[in-house]
Amino acid sequence: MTPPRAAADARLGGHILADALATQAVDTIFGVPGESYLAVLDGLYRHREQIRFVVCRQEGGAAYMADAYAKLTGKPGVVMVTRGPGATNASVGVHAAFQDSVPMVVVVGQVGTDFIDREAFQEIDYRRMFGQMAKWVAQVDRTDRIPEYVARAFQVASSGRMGPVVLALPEDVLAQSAAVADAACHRPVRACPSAGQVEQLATMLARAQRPFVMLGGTGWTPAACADLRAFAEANRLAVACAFRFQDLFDNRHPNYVGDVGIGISPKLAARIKAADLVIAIGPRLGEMTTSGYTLLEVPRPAQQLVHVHAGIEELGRVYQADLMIASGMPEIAAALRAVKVDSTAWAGSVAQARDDYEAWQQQPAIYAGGQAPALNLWQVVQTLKRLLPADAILTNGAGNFATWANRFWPYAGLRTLLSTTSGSMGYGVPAAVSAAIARPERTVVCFAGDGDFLMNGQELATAALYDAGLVVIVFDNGMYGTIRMHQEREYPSRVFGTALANPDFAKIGEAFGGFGARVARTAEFEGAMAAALAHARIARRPAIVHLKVDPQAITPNATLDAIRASAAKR
Ligand SMILES: Cc1ncc(C[n+]2csc(CCOP(=O)(O)OP(=O)(O)O)c2C)c(N)n1
Ligand SMILES: [Mg+2]
Repeated sequence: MTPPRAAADARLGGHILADALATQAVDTIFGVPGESYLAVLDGLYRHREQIRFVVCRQEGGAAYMADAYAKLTGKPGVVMVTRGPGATNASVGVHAAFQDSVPMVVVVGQVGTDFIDREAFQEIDYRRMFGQMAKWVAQVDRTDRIPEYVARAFQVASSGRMGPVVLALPEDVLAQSAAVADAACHRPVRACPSAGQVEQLATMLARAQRPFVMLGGTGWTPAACADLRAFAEANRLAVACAFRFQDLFDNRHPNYVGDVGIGISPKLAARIKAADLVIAIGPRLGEMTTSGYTLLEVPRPAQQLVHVHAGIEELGRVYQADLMIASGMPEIAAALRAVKVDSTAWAGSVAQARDDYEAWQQQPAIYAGGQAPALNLWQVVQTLKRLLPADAILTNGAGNFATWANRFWPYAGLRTLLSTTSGSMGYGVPAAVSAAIARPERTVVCFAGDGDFLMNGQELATAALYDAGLVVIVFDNGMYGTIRMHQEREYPSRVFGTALANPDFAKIGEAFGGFGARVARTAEFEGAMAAALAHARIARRPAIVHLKVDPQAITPNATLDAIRASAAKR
């Protein structure tokens, strides 16, 4: 880290900003350059040994990469984009980071203060635009206050409920000089549970008959996950993970019983409803983690509820929990490690819940009959279990294809999953590129739909530029399948606006200097995937495995025809 500078010499605003980022221990910035912040680029030139500027192809991709980087490292992801068009492109990643409580700092160029409020070229009032999307938005109107604003941006992004912060920098503020000292590096602040709260939690647990633990949210560390595992083991607790946070607890562990989100196992949902105590550690109790607010009744659940969250404002937002604890994840997990109660009352239930989970892992019915689709996607995931190391990083955007990873891939622990609660299509590819840049020693595999892939597939060019080896598995069913499924459910046979014409995805891999293979049958997958993995590892280039997916294989639970038929009967 660069030692903070004293206020001796005048510096250009752009240089002050670059120095400020270095002082905040930034090592990577994702961005697309713009003429609005040339002075910052010049400042970063001076830090080029310490700060890597990852040049992306679209600001949405850059923002997703920064989000993924933050999820992988625990540090705020940094995005740098130009005004108007750059900022609007980046906004999708700001929304995703907000919904996932991911620390992020977005630096946006702004028109000069001499032109402001005239709707000058590419002018937007970011305070209004990002007002609801970001945790904090500010415009820095004085060159000598840049260090103060940057330090606060990092402080806000990384403390309490973490989230994205947007800083707008007018061109003249960056081009002028000022003599100002650097600030110190930010230090994230987290709340701790009180001894009384931990004692109350232990008492509620000791009195319970059917307790249930749900993990989620951000701010977890490897040590916090280990502490939580020890708490679950010592008290024989069944543990589930919230939607898109499945990597908080090793899915192969006997106490892991599933994920709470879209497509939840009916038995798991029933178990949560029947619990008499739900201990939710870290998740927002949002639409996805409560099956549309049905697993827990709003605002007073039938179950006793303990809700632990890093942000005080999140506690009591929807649910009036019996015990609300504002705490960082390492702090609550360390406290829980010391809690051990008599678990005789529910001793056998973990094994039952685990059995249900294992049954949910078996080959789904759509592949049972004689007319089963030629490419068995369940087998694809079984093959991946053989080919990939356990700590492989899996990424995905949104679409029904993601179910195959979310339900059947055993996430082995923290930072093996990169995805968004907000269900952002197009997240998987940039997240994989980011992971392959940040963690070149890990195997990175992206699950993408044919719709999903083309939302940010251009970032494979970024992978090629930075020697990032990764494999994208494209699930090509020729449609926006999720929407088609809902269409068949709600308006059977009235297909409209959901068909896609696709390119040859394997050739796209080759076009980006990488590898591509096409798979139409189950038996072809293993060879293609092994070749793709070898290519990604050795050539350090992107590889694509293009799966020709039968549109009937729309979910593991039912074919498209079955969904239409049952809807038509209603
Ligand atoms: C950015 C964005 N736009 C639109 C949607 C709505 N949406 C959700 S899933 C989906 C279809 C996904 O299609 P595809 O990637 O082909 O996956 P499939 O469902 O076919 O497996 C759409 C359009 C979304 N979630 N995100
Ligand atoms: Mg599709």
